Amino acid sequence: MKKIMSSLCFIAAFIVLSIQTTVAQTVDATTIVTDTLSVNGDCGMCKKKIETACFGLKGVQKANWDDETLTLVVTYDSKKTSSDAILKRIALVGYDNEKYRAADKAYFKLEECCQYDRSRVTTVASKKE
Ligand SMILES: [Cu+2]
Repeated sequence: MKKIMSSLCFIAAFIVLSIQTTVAQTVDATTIVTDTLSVNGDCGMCKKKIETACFGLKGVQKANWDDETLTLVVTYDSKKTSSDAILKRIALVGYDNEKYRAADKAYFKLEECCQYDRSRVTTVASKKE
């Protein structure tokens, strides 16, 4: 009898624990966001600079910029950062994107090979410039 009771206890504890784990995972998952953003650029060096800019922000887990589609797929913790903050930072290092246009100064500071065609990505609203 004692043996049955203790194994029942064990099972109950196991169930409670696994429910808690499931709940914790669900809460975590909702703060992790993956966005696809338009970011202008040209070559492999641009790719490195754009992705490095992303990783400079807390909470960014994955960043991959494609030089053919000019899109950045970025995964981040929305509790720690936002797509807005990411795009702002990318503009600061010289890359126009869907939300922010880089300052001319930052653009002309790029290596010559990196001075991409600025007409390829249209910036919707450039409030900050
Ligand atoms: Cu480049």
